[in-house]
Amino acid sequence: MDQVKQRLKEVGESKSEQLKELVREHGNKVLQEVTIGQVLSGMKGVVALLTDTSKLDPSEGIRFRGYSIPELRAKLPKIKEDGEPLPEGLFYLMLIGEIPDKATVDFISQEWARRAQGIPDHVFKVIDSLPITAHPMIQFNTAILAMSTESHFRRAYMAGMDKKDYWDPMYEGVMDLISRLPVITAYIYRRCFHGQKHIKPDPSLDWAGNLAHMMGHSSEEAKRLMRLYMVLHADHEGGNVSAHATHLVGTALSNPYYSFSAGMNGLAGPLHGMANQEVMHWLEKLIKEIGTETPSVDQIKDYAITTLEQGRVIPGYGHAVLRKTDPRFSEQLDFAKKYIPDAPLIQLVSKIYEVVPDVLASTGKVKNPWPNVDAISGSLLSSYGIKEFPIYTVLFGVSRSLGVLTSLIWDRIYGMPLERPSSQTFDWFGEQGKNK
Ligand code: FAM
Repeated sequence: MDQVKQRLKEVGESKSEQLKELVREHGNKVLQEVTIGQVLSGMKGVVALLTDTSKLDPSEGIRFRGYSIPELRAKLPKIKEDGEPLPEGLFYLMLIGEIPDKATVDFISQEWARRAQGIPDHVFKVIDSLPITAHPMIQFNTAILAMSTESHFRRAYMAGMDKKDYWDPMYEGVMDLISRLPVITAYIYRRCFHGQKHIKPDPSLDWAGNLAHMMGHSSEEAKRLMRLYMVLHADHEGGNVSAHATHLVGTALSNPYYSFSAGMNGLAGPLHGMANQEVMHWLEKLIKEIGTETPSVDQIKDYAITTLEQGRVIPGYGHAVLRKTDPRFSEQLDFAKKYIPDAPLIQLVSKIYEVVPDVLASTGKVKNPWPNVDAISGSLLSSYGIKEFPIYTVLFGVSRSLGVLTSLIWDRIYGMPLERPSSQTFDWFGEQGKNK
């Protein structure tokens, strides 16, 4: 058993016992009152999930196992002191609940590089059978499903595995799946945008650095950006669409490939992960319609108001939980101001940040007028030469695997049962309205 799995076994055994005891002792305690309005507007604020990997505070933003993003950037192991933390370290933190040392992070890098070599040939054939014009998220998700032929979990289940062992093949499958996503992503990217000229992985590189390398963006600067990107998008507690969908499908004991694929189908929606691509289209149209890369504050305001008048959303702004500027936006802006302060797209993003919150607030209905992670991520990638917008949501998905798949392992450690909430009819809700 590898060292990460061994540590997981130790912490997992004790936590799963604690959970059983909690339910035994306090299972009947009432948690909260739920209103008709909450249920009928996306269940916002309804506590319905157990997720240990991260927690989102409406004002402060995300904390991973209690650590804020600035804390992570200071504490997680890096390749160089002035570099960005390695996502491998965040994976370990989310999985085990402890900040790893550099040797452990190096072990995970090597383990993932080794496992990445095991992608079966048919996966690339399946991708190649799709039209080159198919959106990269279609190709990505198809590849994820095609990889499920290798599922340890399915094999072990068919062989009659004991319930208490579910977490073990789940861990193996998750490690395989995470290790392989950069290879799949770079394959799709090079296939769609660089004339099929594929680049072999460099097993000496870390997981995110290798992704940048295989995409053909192998400068140290691009690798540093990729590490930051992979850390920032990794998790956002359990209720967001990609995390919730992965978890839900996993409760049917679907293997990690099926479960993650469900999450990625959700990420592909324009109100979730595809917002990063939508932002770039919105910016492109703004530049085209106004006729300059340096529009005035008033021109941006008019453009934003027109978007709202057309009954559309301003992508990259708003959030279901956050009520302040997303720290994932601020961290990227700080990074950009440090390394590429003169990049025109970054200057445009900064100017939009001065204007759009007021425009959204003036509608009187938008609960959070502030930018989210997607308001800047595409502009940053583009400024570093990764200019092909359709790959942005795939990159989001590669990062998101770290959090949602870690939670999937924990779901099996905790022995989470099938999720099956009740639904009611319109008439039933109407009756409740009259009664209360
Ligand atoms: N532009 C225009 N209208 C917006 C808006 C925006 N950016 N954000 C919210 N609204 C509207 C929303 O459509 C709703 O209108 P109706 O009452 O007419 O239906 C109203 O304001 C109240 O919505 P809310 O309660 O403030 O937001 P929700 O919790 O329902 O939705 C978001 C949250 C993220 C879906 C929403 O803010 C949005 O559509 N934003 C733009 C898309 C986006 O950037 N998504 C990415 C979110 C990101 F963090 C991620 O998942 N990657």
